[in-house]
Amino acid sequence: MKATHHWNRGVLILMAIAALAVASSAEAKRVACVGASNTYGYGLADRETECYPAQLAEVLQAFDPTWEVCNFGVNGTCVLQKGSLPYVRQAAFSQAQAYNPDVVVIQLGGNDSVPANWVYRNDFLADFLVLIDSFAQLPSRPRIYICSSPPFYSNPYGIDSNVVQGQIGPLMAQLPTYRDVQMIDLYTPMMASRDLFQSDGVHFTVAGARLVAEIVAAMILGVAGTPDFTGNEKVDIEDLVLLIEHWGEEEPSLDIAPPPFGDGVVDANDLEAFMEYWGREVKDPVLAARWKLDEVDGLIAADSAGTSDGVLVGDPIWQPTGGRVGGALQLDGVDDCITTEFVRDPSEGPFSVFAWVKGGAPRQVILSQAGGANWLAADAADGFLTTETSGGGRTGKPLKSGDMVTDNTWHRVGFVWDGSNRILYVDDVEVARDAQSSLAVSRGGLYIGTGSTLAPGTFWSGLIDDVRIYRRAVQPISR
Ligand SMILES: [Ca+2]
Ligand SMILES: [Ca+2]
Ligand SMILES: [Ca+2]
Repeated sequence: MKATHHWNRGVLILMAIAALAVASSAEAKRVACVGASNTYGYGLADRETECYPAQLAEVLQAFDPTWEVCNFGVNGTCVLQKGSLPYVRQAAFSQAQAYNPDVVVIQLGGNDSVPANWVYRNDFLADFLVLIDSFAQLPSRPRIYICSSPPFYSNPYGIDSNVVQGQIGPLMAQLPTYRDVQMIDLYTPMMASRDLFQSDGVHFTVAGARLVAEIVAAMILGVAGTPDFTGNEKVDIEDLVLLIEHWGEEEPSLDIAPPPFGDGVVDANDLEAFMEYWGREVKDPVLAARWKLDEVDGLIAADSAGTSDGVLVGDPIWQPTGGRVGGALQLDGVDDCITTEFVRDPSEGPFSVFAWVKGGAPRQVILSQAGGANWLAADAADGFLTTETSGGGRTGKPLKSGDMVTDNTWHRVGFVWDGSNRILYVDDVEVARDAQSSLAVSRGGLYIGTGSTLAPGTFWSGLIDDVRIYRRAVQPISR
């Protein structure tokens, strides 16, 4: 498969260079989120951090820390100027204009479907164009995105989902023919996911807001995922080589365009989107924690992605030149380990953990959760890679691979739970999988290099490097 594409690599590299030459350097940096209660973050326990604009800021800032997002959502507002609560008459509207944004994301229309508002339906399109124009005329000349209404699963506020989907949706779909705006479809990605909405069936949960943030971010950034395929936080030649090696293939991690979800194939679209980020430093927004273990001394293992710095226990030895990626930590198999605060509750949803290891012996543990399970370990009998994360209780049993990882060579080991399956990886190749519909709740901190009860015999004797935890099922790129 790969070999058949050798002939056109030169062409691809030329295309890449051409794309590089036209890549824009000026970035838009200020995003105004205009909308109603789903923009405001109605009903969320910690609205300020959980609303979709806050989560959007998080994703954008992973790509570039200078992004700013401001929430101008007002509960109950509508587009219709004769409606009960027109957005253009709210203080937030003037504030959003004064913000002089580079990007405006508008998410309105649901409240217009309320019968008392929808009697003015003939004004809807014209009123929406007035709203758009009021932003388009700003000195910052913002890019404007219009979100389609998400599905509504009930109508406690008088929102009529038949009107939303049957009448308001088609009217909004006409907006790009009249003005320079881009539509963002929130309906299709959320239509089969009642669980992304609170009990009222209308407002996003934290996870719903996260999905919206990721979709909007992908549209703004022009990529469906990080263009740093190798995970070294730089977009460089190694990433380009991967892209070219998998040209024409399905490889999901490389299918970054068109946003928001890619199109199932690695082709010129992906190369063009990739080249926009050429030479840049980008972080992966779904990376929850990363311990590079590149320190040279001290008792702290810094978390470069999150805030969960680890503390060294025992007397492990920093090996600044002896790692797989930069330095690594050498543990003695007796009492050495790293402890961290809470990072991830396995029951919360899909997640992934990856680490490089060398050495070790059967029964020794690479990563575990205090009071929880051994996430990645060498099986007690033969040193095969194993995970003991499970649904818990009597039916919980380990997933074991047939791949020995304690043979004193470097291996990249990984465990992924995608929400329905447990999957183990050795050297980025899937080595075991089984169905697992849920994982047990556990909110303990993590141990790197020992088991969840610190039992003798579970301490790792060897090197550990570059431990990563992702808030999503990550599929490593096969090489
Ligand atoms: Ca890279
Ligand atoms: Ca693609
Ligand atoms: Ca390292």
